[in-house]
Amino acid sequence: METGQSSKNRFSFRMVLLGSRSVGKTSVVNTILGFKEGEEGKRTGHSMKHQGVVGTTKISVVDTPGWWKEFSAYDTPEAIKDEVKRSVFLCPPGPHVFLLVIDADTAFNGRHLKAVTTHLELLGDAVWKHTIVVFTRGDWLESHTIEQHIEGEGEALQSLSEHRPLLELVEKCNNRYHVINNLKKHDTTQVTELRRQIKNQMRQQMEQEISRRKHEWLIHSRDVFLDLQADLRGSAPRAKPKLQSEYFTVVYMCVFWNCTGFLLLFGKTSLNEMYS
Ligand SMILES: Nc1nc2c(ncn2[C@@H]2O[C@H](COP(=O)(O)OP(=O)(O)OP(=O)(O)O)[C@@H](O)[C@H]2O)c(=O)[nH]1
Ligand SMILES: [Mg+2]
Repeated sequence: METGQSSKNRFSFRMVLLGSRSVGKTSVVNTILGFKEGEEGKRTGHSMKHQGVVGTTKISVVDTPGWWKEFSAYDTPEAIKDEVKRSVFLCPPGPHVFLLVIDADTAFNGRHLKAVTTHLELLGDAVWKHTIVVFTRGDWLESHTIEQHIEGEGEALQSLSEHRPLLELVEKCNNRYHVINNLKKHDTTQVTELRRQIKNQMRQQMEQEISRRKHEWLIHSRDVFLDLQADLRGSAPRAKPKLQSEYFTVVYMCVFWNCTGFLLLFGKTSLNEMYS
């Protein structure tokens, strides 16, 4: 239930959970949203959006049906693939992050990697930039760290090969991963830590986007400047009047730097507000 605080929730924070069958996706929904009772343990047949308010942030989580762990997307029924693709439309204008759920209590081999890769790529090649691996069954790790599990998994299975499927998967997600123990739903620190990671990822992406746009503008501005130089040298017969060209270049550069500053300021303020 949303309270009077809901009017302050200017942001809806959106995520989609993906993964093979029975890895704990529905349990993660319940852990993130703080739901005690849920559909965990029952097969999820359709993609479904769940919503809740955590702190002052409205969170939407889309749960999806799992694929068979050993099967690549080519062997998955069309109905399941359609549900996976439909998930992104359930949280318009699209998710901020995909959480790829992997169970930490079982071996992860090359076939599992292929299954994950082909299913995620149903959502496009760019999906990896927005994905965080969430390891469930953190309780099974016992005295091992998750890093030992990631590093050791491929070695244990394929001792003669350098191939480490789990490490490869984590690297595809730019080393973004998080461990959850769904048996400890009361331990809110695990969700706080996940939200912190998501926030960092979003900030990184925003900064990359700003620097990409800055770069494009710089190249564009440089072209304008070179054109202007050529005009002033009189190399082009239809040279623009000197003063007018110079004036436009100065205005152009001012607008560019102001826009960049505004975007940076707006982006950082928005993120800070979202997670305050
Ligand atoms: N020990 C332990 N069990 C877990 C954990 N997370 C989930 N489970 C159990 O794993 C089983 C499957 O969990 P679900 O959340 O239904 O898995 P799912 O991925 O949604 O399954 P499908 O919808 O069928 O794809 C349930 O019995 C959960 O209680 C965990 O962190 N630790
Ligand atoms: Mg489920």
